[in-house]
Amino acid sequence: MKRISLTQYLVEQQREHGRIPAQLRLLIEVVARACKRIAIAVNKGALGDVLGSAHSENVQGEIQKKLDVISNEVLIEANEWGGHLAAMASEEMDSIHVVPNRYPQGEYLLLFDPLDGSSNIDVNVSIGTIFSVLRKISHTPGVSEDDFLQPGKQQAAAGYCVYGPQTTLVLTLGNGVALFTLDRETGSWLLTQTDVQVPQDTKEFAINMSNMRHWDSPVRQYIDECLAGRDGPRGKDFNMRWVASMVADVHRILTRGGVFLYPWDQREPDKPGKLRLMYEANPMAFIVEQAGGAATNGRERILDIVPSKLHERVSVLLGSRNEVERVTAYHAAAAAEAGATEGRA
Ligand code: AHM
Ligand code: MG
Repeated sequence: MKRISLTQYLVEQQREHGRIPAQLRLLIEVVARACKRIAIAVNKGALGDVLGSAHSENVQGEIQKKLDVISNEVLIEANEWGGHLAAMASEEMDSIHVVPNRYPQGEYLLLFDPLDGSSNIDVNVSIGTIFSVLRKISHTPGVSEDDFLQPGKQQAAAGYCVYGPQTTLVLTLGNGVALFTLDRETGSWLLTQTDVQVPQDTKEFAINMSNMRHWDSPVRQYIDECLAGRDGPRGKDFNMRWVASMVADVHRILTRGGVFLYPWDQREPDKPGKLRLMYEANPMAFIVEQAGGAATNGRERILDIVPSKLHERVSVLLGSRNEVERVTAYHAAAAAEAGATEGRA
């Protein structure tokens, strides 16, 4: 069977459907090429001396792994000279990386989590790269962090790559979701699925259950009801999965449905959540919505949140639409109840 390549897919999107300008096409191709290089490094593992700690910390105070640092460098190097970007931002860099003066500046902004699921690197479990593309909308010269602070609904494209048993690239340009698989023999990304759809209903949830005692009541209620199974209010048994790589958990949900929750919890009450809005939650929310699913922070649609800083954190509930709506409604009911109690006091 003749399959079309990522390049051909993008050219068709540009030429026939007028969906993407040439600069955005180049950007996606460059990111995909960088992901291929990261996949090669991941694949070498101990043979490439890429496992273990880099003995450094990122801006979030997390210990960086060697592959976090390598993947970040690969993405920066691949993207800075092509003329398609104005600047980049990453989980692994404190502030934005402006394209150096010696290169032409493009109109796009690229954000990424270069290696998602860092705790799984050394144990040979699926990990990935997540990316989000925005357009620089201000016409002022130069680029600043403020240019990045746009709500996720303004993303021009988003995607992720999973380095697992297969290496897959999932992409949205805002008109549905396409899936590409890396053919290692030819080095090409080949289109293996179009119009990816997340089933509306599910019997599978993904959450780190070890944090249960720290959750807020709406999340507790939702999971309690799932755990009660057939005899509980949901009237059906649920299954649970937690890979602890968001890319792998989201990929499973795109493939067979499910709901993913990384909610706010009481361990660090001042932080809205663990995951980062701009390069984890936003691109995943865009992809999931484009596949017919939903994504909220418990109160509002993730893609509507206006960020106030680059490394902002957020609660994440995403996946099969009916489940996300249910758990979001539990949050609304709890907030209404709290409001009523306050009013009575
Ligand atoms: P990372 O970007 O540093 O790898 O952290 C994000 C990861 C997500 O991929 C995953 O859903 C979550 O952290 C797992 O967290 P925990 O180990 O608390 O279950
Ligand atoms: Mg991550």
